[in-house]
Amino acid sequence: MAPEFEREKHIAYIQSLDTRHDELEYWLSEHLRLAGVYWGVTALDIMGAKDALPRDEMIKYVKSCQHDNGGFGANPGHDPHILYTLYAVQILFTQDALQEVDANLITKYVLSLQDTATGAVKGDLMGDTFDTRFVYSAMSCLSILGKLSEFDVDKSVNYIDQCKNYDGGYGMVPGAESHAGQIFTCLAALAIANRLDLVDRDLLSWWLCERQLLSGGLNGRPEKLPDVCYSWWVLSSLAILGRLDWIDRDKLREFILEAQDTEMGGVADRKGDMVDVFHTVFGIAGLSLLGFENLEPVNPVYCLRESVVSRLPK
Ligand code: 3PZ
Ligand code: ZN
Repeated sequence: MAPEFEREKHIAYIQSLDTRHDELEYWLSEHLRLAGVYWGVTALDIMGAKDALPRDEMIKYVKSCQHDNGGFGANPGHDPHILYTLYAVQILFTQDALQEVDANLITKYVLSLQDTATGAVKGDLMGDTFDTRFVYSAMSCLSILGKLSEFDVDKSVNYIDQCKNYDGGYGMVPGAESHAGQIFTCLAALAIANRLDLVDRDLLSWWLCERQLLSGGLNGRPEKLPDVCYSWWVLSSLAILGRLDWIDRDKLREFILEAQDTEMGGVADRKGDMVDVFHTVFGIAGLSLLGFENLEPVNPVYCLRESVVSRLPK
């Protein structure tokens, strides 16, 4: 029998992450802090407990991570990056606080990362690595800000289409092997662009549902171990394709619940491992997509609560 969902313990675990300043773990995650805030507040929001973290302090902190060029870093003084810029926008949107930042400045930063010749997007102004994750980040960010019309959507859609593989999946760059995380970012970007017609739906749905192993857990690629975070990358992809019923929901629920720390709260990548806030949010978001545990509905494209996404500018 599956253990129970430890809602109150997960709330307490997320609250505790911000108060352990004397522990090594806290400093080791310094380069991820803003991401951690997004993972934590999103997990709480899906549990209907967003107010368990102090709103004003959070908004102030997010703003302190912004640079003059509009981009956000992982922590004050850390270099700006597209991933952290998306996390900042997601947190402020969840808190209904986007009016506290200059949307035009953020837009300018994001637009500067698109290669207007190919539609590829780089992660920051210094680097030259392109990744389909960054295309999604740019499009999610700009659509939340109501600025997607300033972005060359068609070019980036074409770029994503070039990352499509013979198995129906998508990789990091053209020619790279299919991977569930990358498939989520490409599908979600195509959903934002309203171009899901480009997807080989049946072939990709097969690849995705074959990620479920006998344990009930999902892996991210053939031959890999199952991992709770793929409950999100694979399930959200199936949800976008309208094929959530292609996997065994009860077995996946059991796999996620078994990865909980039933004493301290939080969810691990799999049973017996150490919990972290990343696997906690994606485990809880996966349970929400599956319709279990009385959780608030989560949007599979934005990984934010549906009631937040319903405020998106038209
Ligand atoms: C984890 N990152 O590169 S990371 C991440 N992984 O910043 C955060 N499943 O130490 C946490 N693996 C834990 N808290 C893990 C985010 C990775 C994903 C690693 C992981 C997850 C299996 C091995 C990449 C969005 C953003 C970033 C990623 C994916 C999606 C780590 C290792 C890597 C990273 C952070 C800590 C184990 C937490
Ligand atoms: Zn994982």
